[in-house]
Amino acid sequence: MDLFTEQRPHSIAIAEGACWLPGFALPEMHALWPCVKHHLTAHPPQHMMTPMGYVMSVQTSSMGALGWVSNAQGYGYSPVNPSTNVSWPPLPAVILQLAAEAAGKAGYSQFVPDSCLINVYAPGCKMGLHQDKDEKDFTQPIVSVSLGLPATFLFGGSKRSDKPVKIPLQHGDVVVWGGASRRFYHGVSPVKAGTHSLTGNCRINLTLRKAG
Ligand code: MD6
Ligand code: FE
Repeated sequence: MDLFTEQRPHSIAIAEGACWLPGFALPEMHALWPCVKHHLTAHPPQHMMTPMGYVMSVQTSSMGALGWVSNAQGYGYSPVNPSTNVSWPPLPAVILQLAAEAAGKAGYSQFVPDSCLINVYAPGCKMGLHQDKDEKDFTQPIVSVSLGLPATFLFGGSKRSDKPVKIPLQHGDVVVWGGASRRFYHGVSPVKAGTHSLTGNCRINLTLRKAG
């Protein structure tokens, strides 16, 4: 085993095409965290509105050619930040590399995301069960990186009523889904209050996709 494999030992299957990679991002954290922190200072996360007119509890920012946006017209992707009309900054190399390595470990080669959604969860924030279906190419997986406070990730099936498995995500964990589970329902339970040495009192999630 090389050092790289030793540092990132296991992959836990959670559904067909989906796996949990505990601690996968930890070896890169020294480069990843400063990059996320700097981004959030320059592009402060905002509460978006759902198409139904509710304010989302999480606060959102993006990187890459396409940022995830939600407004009265629906969910989708935009090349500009809707609050400034300015393009999102490019995806940093450390994030592109981490996404490709995690996707590769899960069996998806050559993953090149063009979108990184950054969600900031204060205590009590959650994400209801939903499907990711606004991307063009469903052969490409989704890579989700968790930072800061722990959270329970819910991973269901192709129907909203499918009972989700509960995954206790910790700082540095990565979840990858694609293939048969690419459009499976998923969500996040309300984040419990706490303090993390890097993020303080929040959970931050990076969701990497090839959207366009
Ligand atoms: C998370 N976010 O923040 C998971 N999906 O941990 C999502 O699953 C998600 O925030 C589609 C669009 C926006 C999202
Ligand atoms: Fe999602």
